[in-house]
Amino acid sequence: MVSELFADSQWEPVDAFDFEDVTYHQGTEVPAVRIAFDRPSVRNAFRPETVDELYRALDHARKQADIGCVLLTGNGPSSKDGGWAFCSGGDQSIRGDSGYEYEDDEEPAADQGVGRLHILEVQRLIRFMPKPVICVVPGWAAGGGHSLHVVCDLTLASQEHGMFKQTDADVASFDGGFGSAYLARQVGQKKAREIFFLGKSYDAETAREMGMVNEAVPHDDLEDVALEWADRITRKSPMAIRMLKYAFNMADDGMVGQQVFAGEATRLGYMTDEAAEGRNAFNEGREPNFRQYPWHY
Ligand code: S0N
Repeated sequence: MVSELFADSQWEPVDAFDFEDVTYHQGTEVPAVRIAFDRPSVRNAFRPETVDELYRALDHARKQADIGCVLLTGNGPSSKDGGWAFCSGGDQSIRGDSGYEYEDDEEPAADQGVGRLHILEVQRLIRFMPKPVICVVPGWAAGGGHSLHVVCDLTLASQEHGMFKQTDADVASFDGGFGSAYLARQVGQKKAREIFFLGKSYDAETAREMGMVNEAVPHDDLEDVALEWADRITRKSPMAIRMLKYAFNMADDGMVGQQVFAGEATRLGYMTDEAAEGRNAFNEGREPNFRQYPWHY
């Protein structure tokens, strides 16, 4: 069993990968993927190997032209105590003096003497991939897991078990990027500081009222609703959704946000007759005839 909430008939495994710490499935009817942390006994805490696998799955999903939405979730419950989690952040048991250490000795980075801190690369991939990522929270979203939910485009949470807590300052860790600054955009400065400075726990309904969760739904319906959302999204114009995601990002992402949005605008520009004229004229060694195109207003 992948997870108690997993709907077998809706998903098939993506065969290209043989992951240990995450599961990766593609929708049988909906053009979406489901990527899930699969370490329920430690509340789906991630180690460097988990982060590598997560990155590879997300990057694969990013490149699939027939996939329009990503569901990011956590498998469960824990067989130890029945607890549910989306993700509890970095696995503290393998945290070394300069980052998180690989347990697999054959991993090239294992003998470099410094730990890894690359969950931020995953955050950037979620932020910049041209399709919505929905964080599906069946239990705890804590520490680096909380930051991952913050950076996702939408968050859907279990009414009964969805819990949110920023533990970074308890373990002398701090996400000074999206996990805090973008959180403040969602819930406001005072609330964001409360979340980090007090480290209180918030249930799904409270998190929704605060503005960092889109909806809280009954636990047993969680993945069905997530799939319904993916179905709705993937019936819309891919171009419009992509441009909207980058437009929402742009104000907070500075020149990188502008660059990402402008790259997509350039792609659209390339599809015009005007752009074809520029390319053809160069290749044919003639002056382009741009006078045939209107100056739209
Ligand atoms: C999530 C919490 C609130 C759940 O509490 P609950 O339900 O009472 O469960 P517990 O009994 O506490 O936990 C059940 C079992 O799971 C283990 N466990 C839970 N979380 C972790 C964890 N993060 N690491 C290791 N083990 C964990 C418990 O030990 C327990 O095990 P047993 O049954 O054997 O006793 C609560 O569990 C909690 O507060 N967890 C810790 C949350 C936390 O502080 N997370 C770290 C915060 N910092 C980060 O995430 C930074 C990450 C990071 O920098 C990074 C990491 C790896 C790679 C790259 C990076 C990077 O940033 O680039």
